[in-house]
Amino acid sequence: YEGVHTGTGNTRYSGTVPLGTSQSGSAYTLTDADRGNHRTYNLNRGSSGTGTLFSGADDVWGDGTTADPETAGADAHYGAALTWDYYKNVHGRNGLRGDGVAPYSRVHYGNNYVNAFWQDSCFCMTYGDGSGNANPLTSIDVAAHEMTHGLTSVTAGLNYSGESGGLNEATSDIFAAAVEFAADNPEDAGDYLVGEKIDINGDGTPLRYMDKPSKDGASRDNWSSSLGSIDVHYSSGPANHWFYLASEGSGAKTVNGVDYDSPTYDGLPVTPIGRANAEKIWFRALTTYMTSTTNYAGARTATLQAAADLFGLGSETYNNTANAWAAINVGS
Ligand code: ASN
Ligand code: ZN
Repeated sequence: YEGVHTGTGNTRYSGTVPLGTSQSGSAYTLTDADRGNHRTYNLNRGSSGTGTLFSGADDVWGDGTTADPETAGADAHYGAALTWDYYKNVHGRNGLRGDGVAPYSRVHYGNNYVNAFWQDSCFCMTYGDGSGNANPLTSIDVAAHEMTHGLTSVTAGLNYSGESGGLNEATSDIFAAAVEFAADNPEDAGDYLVGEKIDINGDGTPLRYMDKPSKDGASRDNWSSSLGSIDVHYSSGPANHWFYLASEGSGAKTVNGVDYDSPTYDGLPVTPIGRANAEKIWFRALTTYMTSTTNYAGARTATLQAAADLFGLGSETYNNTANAWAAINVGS
C-alpha cells in the first residue's frame, strides 16, 4: 500500500538500522513521513541542486560499504532521524523550526569532498564522500552537528564569526555528542569526541576533543581575550570544555570505554550536574536567551538564567553550572 514504511539501512557506521521510508507506486524512497518528510538525495558527485531522491524497488538501503552508493544515504537518513527524535523526545521540539517540517539531506557531494555542511538557503544538510584516509562524512555526530546548525540559525542566530561563532560551533558539537549518546547505537557509542569515525587525520584521532579541546593542537581550552580572532572551530573549544566539565566533572573518567582527563583553568575541581541537565540548560539558553551577538560572558549569563528557570536560583545545579564556567575562565 502507499504510505509510511520502515525500511532497512545497512549503514557504514551504525550497523543495520530501521529507516523511515515511503512507497509510491512500485518504488520505495528515502522519505521519512514520521519525521517531517525528511528526504535524502543522491548528488552523485554533483555540487548543486538535489540530484535524485534515493529510490528503489526493495526497501533495503546500502550494503555497509562505499561500494554501494545507497550506504551513505542510509547513514545520512539515519543521522537525521536520530537528531529529529532527540529534539522531539528530549526537548519537545517538533522539527528545527518547531513547525514539524524537516530539512533535507544530500550525499555524494562533489569529488573526494572532505567535509559536510548546513545551508540556510536550502534548509538542507550536505555530505562529502571523503578521500584517502578520510571516510564519508556521514557519521551520527557529523549529521547531528550539521543539522544543529539549522536549529541555531532559527533560534539564537549566533553570528558565525568571533566569540558568537565559537558558540555556534560548540552548540553543534554539544548536541552532536548528545544525539550520539541518545542513539545508544552499539556500533557507535556516545562519546565526547567529534568525528571519531571519519579518521580525517589518518591516525585514528577525532576532529575535536571536548574534555581537553587543545588535544587537537589548535582549539583553546579556556576563554581569553584573543578567542574571538581565531577560527570558529577552535574558539568552540572552551564552550565544548564547559559542556564536558558540566556533564562529567573535572579529572580522569572513563565513559563508554573512552578515557577522558579534563583540566580546569584555576585548578579547582568541578562537580558535575550530569549530561542530561547540561543539555537541558544549553538548549534553553540557546532557544530562549542567546542572540546573534552573544559572546562567552553572555553565554554564561544565558545558561545561568536557564539553570535558574529549570533548577532554581542558587540550587546545587545552578552553582555547579557557574563553577564549570569559572573552570574555563569565564566569570568567577
Ligand atoms: N563542517 C563544517 C561545519 O559544520 C563546515 C563549516 O566549516 N561550516 O562547521
Ligand atoms: Zn559546524
